[in-house]
Amino acid sequence: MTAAPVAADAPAAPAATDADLRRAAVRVLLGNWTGSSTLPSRTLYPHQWSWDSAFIMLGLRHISPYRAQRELESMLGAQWADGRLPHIAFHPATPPGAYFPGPDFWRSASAGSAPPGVPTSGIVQPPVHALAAWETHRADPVASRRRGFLERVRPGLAAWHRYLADRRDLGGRGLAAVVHPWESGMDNSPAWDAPLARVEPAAAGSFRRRDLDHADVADRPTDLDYGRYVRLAADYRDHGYDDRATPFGFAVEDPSFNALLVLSEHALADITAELGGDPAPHRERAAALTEALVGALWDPGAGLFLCRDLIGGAPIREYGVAGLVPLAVPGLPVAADLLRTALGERFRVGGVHLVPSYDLTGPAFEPGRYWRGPGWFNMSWLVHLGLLRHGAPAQAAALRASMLAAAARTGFAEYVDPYSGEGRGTRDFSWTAATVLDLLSREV
Ligand code: 2M8
Repeated sequence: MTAAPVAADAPAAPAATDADLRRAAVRVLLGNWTGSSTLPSRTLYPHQWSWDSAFIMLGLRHISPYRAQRELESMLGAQWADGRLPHIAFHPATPPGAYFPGPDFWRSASAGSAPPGVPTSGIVQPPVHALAAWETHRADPVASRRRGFLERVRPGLAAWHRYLADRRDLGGRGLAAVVHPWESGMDNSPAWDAPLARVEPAAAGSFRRRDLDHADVADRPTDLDYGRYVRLAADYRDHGYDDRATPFGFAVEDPSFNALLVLSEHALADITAELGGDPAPHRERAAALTEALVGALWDPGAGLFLCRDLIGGAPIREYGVAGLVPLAVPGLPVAADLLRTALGERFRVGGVHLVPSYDLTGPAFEPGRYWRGPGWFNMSWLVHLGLLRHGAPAQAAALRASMLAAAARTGFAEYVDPYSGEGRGTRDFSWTAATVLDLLSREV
């Protein structure tokens, strides 16, 4: 009897051992590889996404450091003349209607300073790239030096950080601001509800969502939220993506975005030193950013970093995983308090599946909806790093075990219900496979 054919996007069979899980994770990453970069998902996200690529590199480097290098080089191929790294580089082989908003919406070639021939979006995502570049180099320094990898990527990474410093310090406090919920990567976080409520949504019939062709409506943002996302993006585009000319309807300082910039600034210091340059300016910038982060966004009462709404001029009192990410910052002065919050009732790290994306006790908590409660593997990977960095190895081990088990059980789900451990969103999701591969490469 012949076996039934397996559909190309069928989820991986549950893995019984670490070796099985590793093989299954490799299969996901190889299956989503296009020849020059990795799609987050062949169905829901069929292009190259900026911060996905950085997390993907962290796993890819264990299978093929060369492919991890290519991943970043492809992303940098989409970099704009002003230094911004767009949040999506559109894959030429994907039909234009497969994802909304596609190239026709963003019009990067005519409305911005995108490189000719590479259609992109015009907004950005968190700067994890220099961190990923340095970790990729460390995976195989000989091969990296042979290809001149760091020499090749350093100018683009430095220009990216410069763009954030020069064009995105909208609050004037030494931090980078995001101007669209998609820029935070945590698109549907309850932290955006109040600032988004001011935004007039684009008319319902003026666009067609594609995400609902591939995902459960209960797991995704509402139509009203989508209307607001579209309005903000269209306004930015219609002002030529000019950060000085756009009257932003949304501007927020996000602790996760800025903590990742600190990690990447430290990585840029390491990269610069490896190339024989002076790392001091990057270390100083990392220290200044850390000080600004703590000074501007730390809330001692909450024991957590809070986002700040620059238009309303006040902290946003929603407790989300974005506020825990600074735990990964080396030498964080408030690490002991933040650790207490991570292990407390709001997040229960080590006691539930992964790290919840939003306060388990919060009014807006939903265990299965996109960024409003479920655990994500990239965020959990960062909190795992923070737990190790700030002296909580037992909790780090419990978190690692919950991530490995969840990935195996759910076929590399995009996100996971923190109570039931059930998978949500799409499957065979690239950064899920990548972060798991990285965890499998170490003991704790
Ligand atoms: C999700 O965001 C995109 C828009 O950028 C979407 O919902 O269509 C987010 O989870 C984001 O963080 C992620 O980078 C992207 C691709 O995985 O999907």
